[in-house]
Amino acid sequence: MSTVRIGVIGIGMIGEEHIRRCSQVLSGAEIVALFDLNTDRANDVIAKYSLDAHVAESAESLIHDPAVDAVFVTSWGGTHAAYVLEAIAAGKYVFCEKPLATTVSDCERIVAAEVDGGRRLVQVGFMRPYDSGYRDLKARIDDGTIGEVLMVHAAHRNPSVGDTYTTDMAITDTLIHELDVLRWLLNDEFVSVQVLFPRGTSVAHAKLKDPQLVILHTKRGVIADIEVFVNCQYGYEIRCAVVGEKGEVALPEFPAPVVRHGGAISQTVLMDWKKRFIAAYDTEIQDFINGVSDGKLRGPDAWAGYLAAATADACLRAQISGEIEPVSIISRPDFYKH
Ligand code: NAD
Ligand code: ISE
Repeated sequence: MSTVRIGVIGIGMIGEEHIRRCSQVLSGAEIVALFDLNTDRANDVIAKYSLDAHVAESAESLIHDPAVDAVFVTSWGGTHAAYVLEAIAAGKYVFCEKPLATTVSDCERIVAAEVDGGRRLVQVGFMRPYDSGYRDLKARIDDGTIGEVLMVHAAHRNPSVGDTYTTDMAITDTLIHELDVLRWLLNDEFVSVQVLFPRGTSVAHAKLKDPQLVILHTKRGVIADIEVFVNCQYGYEIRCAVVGEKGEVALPEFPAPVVRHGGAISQTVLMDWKKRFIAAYDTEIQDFINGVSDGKLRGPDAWAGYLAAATADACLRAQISGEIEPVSIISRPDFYKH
């Protein structure tokens, strides 16, 4: 395939970002169709990036448009499953932002549809495995530098969230990245989880318990503690330290100049998620474009989306029960054993 013609459903923050990178940064793709519930928003983005594209009448017409080779699903999480299933039915490649679906049963439906179709068509927007920091960590784990892995200490902090963000979203919207990347990093599976609620911050609204501490146990006995703190106020920060028998590897700080001024040494912290993984998003989307072009997707698959959702589901049960909850996983279809 020469140029991959892409249709985008959901032109919000990340939808626009992926359109910008396809039209201004990456190669081999063009944006040809857009759909958003808010038509003005789609038209504004066409004008802003001078796209040679049209606004589709519906998401379904965009998916079935013969002039669209591949679909980006970047709408709200609850809408993903229906569009991914429609794309699979149409035989179209689909890049779906996280989460693949908001329920485990919808993820199972997507997995079953892809297996039935007999062709890999789905890539999930888990971009952290494309991040150079995480890739360096994985190399040090895989080459034995730190010996057998014993523990992981991680944190996912946002300065603030809106008042529609609830306690469960700390798992399904935020922690979901760690659920995917740690499994990939450790090459291990999660078997059980516990969620603890420390003293809550006074700035979270009444429907949100914040922060939360998630304890994950893996098949090989590794324990990972992950802090999710979405009203930390001071900035956006992702931490990950992997402790082994012989040493530790940790994510580097996001690069920022060290300023000496007025009797102090200081370093700026990012205030939101957009720049933290900007290079990883570029690599992720270029990999999708290349995969569509040569007929072989390589990025996180629907099975990875399912595993993250099934682990998130156990976390949600643990939030309510306060107990250690098992992670139950269906048996992996041979289709995903690659
Ligand atoms: P957003 O609210 O900024 O944008 C969502 C857009 O989708 C809005 O313009 C809305 O009108 C549109 N939309 C909603 N339902 C629709 C439907 N049924 N059909 C067409 N358009 C619809 O949200 P966002 O921050 O861009 O997040 C979108 C998705 O991307 C979410 O699933 C989110 O979890 C994910 N996301 C991923 C990352 C990442 O780091 N990978 C970062 C941010 C967001
Ligand atoms: C957002 O939805 C994302 O997916 C970002 O990557 C994440 O780090 C942020 O916390 C979420 O709000």
